[in-house]
Amino acid sequence: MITVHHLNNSRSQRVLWLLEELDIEYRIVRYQRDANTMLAPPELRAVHPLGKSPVISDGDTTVAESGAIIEYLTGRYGDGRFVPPPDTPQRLRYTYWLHYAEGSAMTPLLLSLIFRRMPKAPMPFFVRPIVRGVADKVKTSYIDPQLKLHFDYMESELARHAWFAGDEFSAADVQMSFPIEAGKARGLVDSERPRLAAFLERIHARPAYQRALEQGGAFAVAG
Ligand SMILES: N[C@@H](CCC(=O)N[C@@H](CS)C(=O)NCC(=O)O)C(=O)O
Repeated sequence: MITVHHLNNSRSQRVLWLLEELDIEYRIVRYQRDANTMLAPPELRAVHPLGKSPVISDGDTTVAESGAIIEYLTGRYGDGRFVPPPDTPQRLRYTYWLHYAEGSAMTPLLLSLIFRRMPKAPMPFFVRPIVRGVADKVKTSYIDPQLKLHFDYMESELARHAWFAGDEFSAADVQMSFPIEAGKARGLVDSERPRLAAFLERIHARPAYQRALEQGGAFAVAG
């Protein structure tokens, strides 16, 4: 039986969703983020040295990193479902988006989160205006233009096909859901980017997505 080590309100929601799409039995071991730091509790390091979520175990096998977990689950249990056939343009696009989500899209989103929180951290009062000034500068000169670049690109790609890998829903859409949810929380997915907004509506309407939400608990990516 597969065990999902599930951190509340995290990327691990994607894994629950894929398991529901694949209709595989699993059990959940739950972990709660620290309310102040938002970090995972130290118990998760007993499962994997980085102590990040998601991580799954399946018998003696432990797999961390969302993309690797998606490859493991589709490869071992998918029976061809949610992965385009090899040696097709769709398969190459699938591989690309599977990597792009964490390797490219999440970088400016994470930077944006860090630099928005930085001026709110405890610090001597006279330092705060300087920190705020530096954070604003990084945001306007680098982070915001990068976010625009990436979200315009994702929006334009959905003009070519209904789903990221092509005309069929695939596990790459599961992987891409997290940066797009995070973008929505930061106001980047709205009427200006209607295809990304419609993508979220379509995935939210999937029965497996809704079942995964019931299993995983409240899910709202940090804005
Ligand atoms: N690239 C990794 C990212 C893993 C990650 O950073 N997960 C976050 C949850 S969304 C986490 O565990 N945060 C808590 C912590 O860093 O302690 C993946 O996709 O699995």
